[in-house]
Amino acid sequence: MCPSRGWSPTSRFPKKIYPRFSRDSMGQHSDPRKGHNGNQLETEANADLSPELGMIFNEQDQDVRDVGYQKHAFNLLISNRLGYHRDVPDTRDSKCAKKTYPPDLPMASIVICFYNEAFSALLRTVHSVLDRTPAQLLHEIILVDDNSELDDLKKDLDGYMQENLSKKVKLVRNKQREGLIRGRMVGASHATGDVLVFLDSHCEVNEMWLQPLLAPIKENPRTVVCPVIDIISADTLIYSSSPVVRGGFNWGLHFKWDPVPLAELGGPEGFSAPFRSPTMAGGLFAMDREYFNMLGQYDSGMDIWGGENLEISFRIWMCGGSLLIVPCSRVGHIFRKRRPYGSPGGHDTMAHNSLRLAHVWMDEYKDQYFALRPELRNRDFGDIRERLALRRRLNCKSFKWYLDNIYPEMQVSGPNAKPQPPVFMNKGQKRPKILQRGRLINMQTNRCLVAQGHPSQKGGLVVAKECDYNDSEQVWSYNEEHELILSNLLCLDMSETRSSDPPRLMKCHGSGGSQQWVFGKSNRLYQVSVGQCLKLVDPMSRKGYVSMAICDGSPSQQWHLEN
Ligand code: UD2
Ligand code: MN
Repeated sequence: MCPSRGWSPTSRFPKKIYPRFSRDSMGQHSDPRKGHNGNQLETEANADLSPELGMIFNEQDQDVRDVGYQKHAFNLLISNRLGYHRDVPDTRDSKCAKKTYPPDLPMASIVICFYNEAFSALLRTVHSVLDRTPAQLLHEIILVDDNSELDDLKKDLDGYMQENLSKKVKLVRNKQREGLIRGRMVGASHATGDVLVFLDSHCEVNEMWLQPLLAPIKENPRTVVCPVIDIISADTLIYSSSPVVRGGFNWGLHFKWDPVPLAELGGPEGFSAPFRSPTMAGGLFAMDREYFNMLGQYDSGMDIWGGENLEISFRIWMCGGSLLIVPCSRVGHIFRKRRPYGSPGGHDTMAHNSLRLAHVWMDEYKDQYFALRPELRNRDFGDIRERLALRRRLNCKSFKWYLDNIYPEMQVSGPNAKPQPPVFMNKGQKRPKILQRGRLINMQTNRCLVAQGHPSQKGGLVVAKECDYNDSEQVWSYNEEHELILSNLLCLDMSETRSSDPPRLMKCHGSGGSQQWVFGKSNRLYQVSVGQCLKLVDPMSRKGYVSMAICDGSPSQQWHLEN
């Protein structure tokens, strides 16, 4: 569950769909409180250029973007400009659209707990549910404000709800910060629908997302289901499809994604049928409300963030339920590279929560965790008697049973450990196609952009120097992923958060954002995650330093890739 790059189920080159952005949708739906003082994006017909949704026009934009990254760890400028409604690509398998569902499905209470969420991301979550859920299946949406500190989540949110949202949307406010685990329990305690559906506060649900989740629960209320979590890029807000994978974990008790064993996908419906998953990612799932209560909700001794997803997964399987992923239900989630909030007192709540779940559910296998985290062996984890009593009362099976039957792929270290063949997940994916190769020339000075040192040096700067047409190390390739690669080695990269830094040469990561560059109008070279253009700092200086600046079309910002 570590919020690092590796966490997102992204394939290296997911299908990209750029958000639509028209003046129309801006006027109608953008944040009515802040307004965007008529910023006009230069409308360029080419859909590939819509990464320019993040373009910075003035200091106010710069501020929204930079403060947004600090507070939310995603691009707030783009989020605000998108407004509260947008189309997302239908990422389902083609078989899904043909499926039919019983008319009398149970009704859903959607629970969304949030702490310091960006107003526009929260409202897009809520509206996507209202826009894409049949009214007869939507019992209510319950928002739980986990004692947020941001002003706009108080009066402005009350006002917006009163003016724009149906009475089905309710808001509960925690008097103190509880964390997402007790926060969801608060939400669930207010719910009166048949089924609880939990969502993070920065999601967008896709076409026909709810019916495929409700159907298996109607069939068997002890079935807990998760949608496939599609990826909304933190830098571009582009919605892209996730590969179909299932949940696992490692002995550090971090959640991870695993390939789905072929045996699980054996039925006639192939990739569109629900399949069993040893664990859930945590944020997005649906569960019969009575079953949630019967199964012991969550461990209320867990704080803020982390571990509850493995705890509830183990509990579901060990105590007679089952956990499925439903490929025909798709929900997008903004995957961030870091968590933008801490916990009160700066405690490592992931460790605290993991200790509790290890001591309650993992029997002798908790030693696998302590072997990796010896410092936690004697750490206090509070009172777990109630949870142990729950385990006895529900007559739950052993952790060994869970490993043997539900997650046999899990390796146990020690003398008897069986080696397993490695599994390659994203096999068969191609390298991105090169669109153009040549020298990158600053048109004001006719100089070439080259490595300041050697082009293989990671973190090295680039500068504009006299072109040397015999030097192959001055050749850039530009590919369909919008990466600029110097001398086939490293990618031109901007750190995600500081636009004041000059670009550097870094290992190509293939996930867009800080390494995406777009050649736009007036020969500008636009950086997608920074929202600015590449500029030669001083045309008179021999040093040839470059930097990022607000795009103004001036000669020092004109570049061209010459074959
Ligand atoms: C993932 C899960 C998340 C949760 C977490 C482990 C997905 C997509 N997300 O991390 O739901 O299971 O792993 O605990 O599977 N929040 C509060 N109060 C807090 C902290 C967070 O209400 O004190 C809210 C937050 O605003 C968000 C939700 O809880 O809506 C999840 O937090 P996150 O988005 O930071 O977690 P994420 O996606 O990194
Ligand atoms: Mn999240």
